[in-house]
Parts: sequence; structure tokens; C-alpha cells
Amino acid sequence: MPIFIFNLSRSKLKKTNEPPVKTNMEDHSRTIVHIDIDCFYAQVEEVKNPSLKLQPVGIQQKNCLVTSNYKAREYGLKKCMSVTEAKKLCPKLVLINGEDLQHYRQYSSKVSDLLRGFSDLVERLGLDENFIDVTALVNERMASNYTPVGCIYGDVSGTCDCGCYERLCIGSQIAQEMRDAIFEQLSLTTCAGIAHNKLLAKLVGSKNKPNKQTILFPDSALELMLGLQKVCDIPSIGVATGKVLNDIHIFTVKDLQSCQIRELEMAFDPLKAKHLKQLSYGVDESLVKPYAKPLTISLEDAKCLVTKQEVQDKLSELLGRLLILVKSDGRTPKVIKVSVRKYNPTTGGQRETRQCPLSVSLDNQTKLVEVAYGLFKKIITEQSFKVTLLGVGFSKFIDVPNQKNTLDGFFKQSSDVIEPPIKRIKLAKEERCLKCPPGVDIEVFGELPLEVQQELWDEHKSKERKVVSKGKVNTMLNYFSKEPRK
Ligand code: TTP
Ligand code: MG
Repeated sequence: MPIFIFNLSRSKLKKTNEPPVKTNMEDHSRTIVHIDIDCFYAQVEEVKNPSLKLQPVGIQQKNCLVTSNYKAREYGLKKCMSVTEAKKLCPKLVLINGEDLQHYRQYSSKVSDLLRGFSDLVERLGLDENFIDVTALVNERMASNYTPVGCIYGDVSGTCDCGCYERLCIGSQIAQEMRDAIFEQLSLTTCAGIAHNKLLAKLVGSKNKPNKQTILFPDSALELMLGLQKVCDIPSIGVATGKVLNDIHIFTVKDLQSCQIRELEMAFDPLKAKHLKQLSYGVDESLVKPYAKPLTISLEDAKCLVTKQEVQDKLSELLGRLLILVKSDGRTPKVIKVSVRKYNPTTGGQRETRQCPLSVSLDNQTKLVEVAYGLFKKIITEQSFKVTLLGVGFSKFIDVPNQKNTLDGFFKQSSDVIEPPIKRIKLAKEERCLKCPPGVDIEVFGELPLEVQQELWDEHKSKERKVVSKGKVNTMLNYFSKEPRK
């Protein structure tokens, strides 16, 4: 009895007293949720301009329709269709240029960050998909309520006795909570798949679209896989692998299931051969690999620039877009860098980068452009120049929490100099005289955030211990030192 404490819908399904039969020896202990944002770029545009929701909307890159909202799809519009063809099918189509990915990237990281509130194990796949391993959360909630939420794929009458039914039902409740949170906080609708591995979660999530979620219980895995037809429809089988499979006369998922492993081993290494065979049966042992936040956030433009004004305008444009990305990232950068490719008629030119500590508020774009232009001048010393690429970026991020200490909050009190929040000033005052390294202006030092002060102090101590080599000039300490750099 303790094994079968099911909800009403479940008990209707299992009336016999026969012990459930586990059909295979595969491990079902994980619970994986796959979340895919509906018509992603189109939805972001609708959030920015809600009046679009009532109209058929297509997102255009060059002459290609990369996606469209579901209203437009009613006219038969498909992804990757030419704009001309799309307009023919739907003359009222509202076309939006989707070549600037800035907002899409912003929403993409907001979704992943939000999902990380549910589990540390979040893996991003492209901009609009995430895998979340919710096994730990599911285990915490076991013995609570096993009502499945959303659609169920296939037949659920044959069952497995390992507890996967209960785990997947709880997984479906968590998936619903995730999707509700994404909708409440970001106004985006999503689809979710819930299964015991990544492959099946991704595949089953697309069975009911848009704004729906679907559970797959292990016994329906074979049915789902056979429904795919072509081997290339298996998500991790790319064009190259698909071609090799076709060359050995394996075209369908059924072909892959029924071929001899030896045949596969003639074309692939034994591990890959085994993996392909497993995939065809819906077996996928790959783990959800948590993503790390980027070490650098940067933007660049490969445009030919020949005057100071052009360079400053481009830096201003790039910084404007970059600041939005950095602020939404939530962390504080400590370094700004500029990359330049100087034109060279023979080689095409080589990229050079210069960086310096960031001592300017992110709210003061004018000052940032000046700093960036200063870095540019360190690379391009000539009066007359031709550069074919200009980039600007921020790095060395510190984890300032995204709420009270957002960059807005962090830099709010001053327009151009970093002003530490009250708590930091108090601490800094107590330690300022003790910790200000020789050669650094004590007033400037007192204005710096505690982390930067600490770094300067540590660097000074390392220098004392001769850890920093004499020739290294690009250090924080040298930057803040009153003495000119050698
Ligand atoms: P998809 O997830 O393929 O599509 P979608 O989110 O627009 O629609 P749905 O999931 O509801 O079926 O792609 C995600 C985004 O990636 C999409 O909104 C636009 C972009 N994209 C491209 O830039 N180039 C492409 O060729 C495709 C297919 C998509
Ligand atoms: Mg999508």
C-alpha cells in the first residue's frame, strides 16, 4: 500500500492488484523539465508593444522569416520561409526586423535566471530553451500530492514500480510553477516537457503547443521515438551524423533500432555507436550541465571607421546597448576593454585589445565613452587611421546582488564616480587609513567600493611579497597610483 498512494485519476488507471512490471532496466530516478519559450522573438516584440498581440507578426532577418506569432502561423507561415512567400500567404503580416538580438538575449537570460530559483541545475540550449534537473526538489516533495498537471503523452496503463510515476507527476507540478513564474514576471508563455531524461523531455514538450506542458512516462518512450520517423529528427543527431547514418542505409528511427551495433561500429567509434543506439530507444544518460555566467559581456561592430567622431559615435552606440545587457546581468564589472582591428591591406588586420579598471559609474555613458576612447587611442596612436572592427566590453564581474544593490542602486548617488552604498562607506571609513596602499590618493581610495579597496590592498601586499612582477603595468594598483605609470 505505501507504494501506491495515488491520486484519483491514478487509482482509476490501476485497479488490478498485480505488481507493476518494470519493462526495462533503465534508470528513471531523475526528473527533467525542458522549457521552450513560445515563438520567442515574436513574443518579446509583443511584450515590448502589446498591440501586436492582436495581429499576425513575423520576425525578419535579411529576407528570411525566423519566426512568427501563432496568429501568423494560422496562415501557414513557417520558420525559415522567405519574407516574400510569407507576405503572399498573409498580406496583413506585420514584419519586424529581428537582427538586433539585444532584447532577445536579455529576456533569454532573465528566463534562465528565474529558473535557477528552482534548481541550480539549469542548462541553456540556444536562447529560448532550458533543461532543468528538478530531481532534488521532487525528492523533497515526495509523499505529498501526486496529481499530474498538464497533458500526458501516450498510454499510462502499463507502469513501472520505481517511483517514476510519482516523481514525474511532482515534476509536472514544478513545471507549471516555473511556467507561471515566467508568465507572471516576464509575460512570456512557454511549453514544457517532463520526463526522466533530457532527450525525452525535449521531444515530449513539443507535443502540445503553445502554452502547454506534457508529461512522458517511461513506458511511452518507444512510441514517442518511433513517431519521429527520420533519424535526424532525434535532437542530438546533427546533419553530419545523419549523413553517415544515411550512407549506411539507416534512415528511420526504426532502422536505427533494428540495425546491428556492429554496423554502427563500422562507421562510428564504439561509444558513439552505443550512444546512437540508445538514443533510438529514448535512452539518454547525459546530465544537465549548469551554465556559468559569462566572464565577459561585450559587443562589437565590423564597420570601417576613419574619423575620431565616427569612433566616438560607434563607442557610444555600442556602450548604450552594452549597458542594458550588463545591468540586466545584475553583476558589477570591474574592468572595461576596447578591441580594435586596424586595417592592413595584406593581412586584413589583427585584433588588439586594451583594458583598464572601471572607475566610472555605469550611469555616466558620456564618461564611459571617454574612457573607451582613451583605450582606443592607446591602440591607434596615428592621426589618420582606418579600423575595420571596434568592440567594447566589460569583465571581471563581482557578484553584487541584483535587488537593492543593482547597478542602478549601486551607482545611484553619483553621476560619475563610484559611490559605495552607506554600509560600505561605514566599513570603508574604519579601515580606510589602515588599508590605503602607499602611493594611492586616500580620498580616491575612500570613494572606492570595499571590494576594490580590498583588491588594491591585496595587490599592494602581494607586491611587497614580490608576487607581482616588476614589468607588469596593467594592475589595479598602478591604475590608482598617484605616480605616473612607467
Ligand atoms: P525556435 O524555438 O525554433 O522557435 P520559436 O521559439 O520562435 O517558436 P516555437 O518554439 O513556439 O515553435 O527558435 C527560437 C528563436 O530563434 C526564434 O524565436 C527565432 C530564432 N531563430 C533564428 O534566429 N533563426 C532560425 O533559423 C530559427 C528557426 C529561429
Ligand atoms: Mg521556442
